[in-house]
Amino acid sequence: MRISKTLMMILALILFMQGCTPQPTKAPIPQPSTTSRQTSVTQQTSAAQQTATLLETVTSTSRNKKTFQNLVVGFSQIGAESEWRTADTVSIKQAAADLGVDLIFMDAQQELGNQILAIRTFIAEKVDVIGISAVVETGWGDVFKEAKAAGIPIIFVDRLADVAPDEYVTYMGSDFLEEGRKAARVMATLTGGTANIVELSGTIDSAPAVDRSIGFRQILEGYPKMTIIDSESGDFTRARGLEVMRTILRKYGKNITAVFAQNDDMGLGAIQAIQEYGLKPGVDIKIVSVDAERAAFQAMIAGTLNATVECNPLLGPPFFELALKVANGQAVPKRVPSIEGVFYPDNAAKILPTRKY
Ligand code: GYE
Repeated sequence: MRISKTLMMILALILFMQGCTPQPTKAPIPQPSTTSRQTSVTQQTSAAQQTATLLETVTSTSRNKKTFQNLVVGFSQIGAESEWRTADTVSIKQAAADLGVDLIFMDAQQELGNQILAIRTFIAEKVDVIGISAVVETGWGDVFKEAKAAGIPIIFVDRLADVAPDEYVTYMGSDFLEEGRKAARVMATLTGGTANIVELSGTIDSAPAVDRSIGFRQILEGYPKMTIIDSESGDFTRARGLEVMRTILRKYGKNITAVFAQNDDMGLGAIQAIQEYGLKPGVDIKIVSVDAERAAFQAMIAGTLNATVECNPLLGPPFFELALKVANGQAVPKRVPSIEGVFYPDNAAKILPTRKY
């Protein structure tokens, strides 16, 4: 495990200041290659001199070219709020280990402040590339500008922050607006276009919560008898989904005919709350969620969940591919979208064994 003195000092300082700090973990580190170049400069003929110069240029160019084995990447992860996030973390760490990338991974425990500290740590460490999934869209101050000034490219993975386009190189991940639209279309079919909907939204001010809400409402505009009677944040966790749904059920009871849970974990919490209340989830109350985790497939098989919109967390391999290109100054698209579908109970049992998260 390679933790430099600078990093140790910064972490010690953070520990001292906060009393508690995210721990960086690292993938196994390959040793940077120490190819020494041949610089014999005693040739006499000009032809020999030219050859030597050419050789020198070629050698030094290939020496500067990054490979996975000498790439140093800092990744600031949001936390472990959902099964989705856990699968995303595993994918990133596993890909780094498989490729031999030197990864400095920091878990922000869902705190914006921890993510800002992580980026500053990566800048001090002079990593080649910074990857970040932004817990919320706003409140970042100048930290991305600081990375840019230090010449370190930023790649947003999964969640984008509300920053100027020139402050990051590329953004890869899902189309959250489209996920919201898909959920609404499915809900319209399930309810025949008439529904009293409860929306369990994700972390306030996070890109997926903002965009899934907008996309969902865009489709609902075409369905005047589909009404959102309440919308509360369950912070993308099962525990909050359960708690919030219990409260909403006490308020609206049987008037609720549908739930749009912005992730599976909150949907699973809602299923439990509906069962406790004495109603049948999936039957009395139609439920559509997002992510397509294994647990959602199990719920569909049990008949308690009506559909799940796919959101792919397996972003490790494509992230490092992009990171290597970016580190070598290659052009990459500004937006790299994930390709995703929707899953229903009728083939859930068949698909479940193929699911990787
Ligand atoms: O849907 C949710 C997670 O940003 C797409 O965050 C991600 C979302 C995902 O906590 O389960």
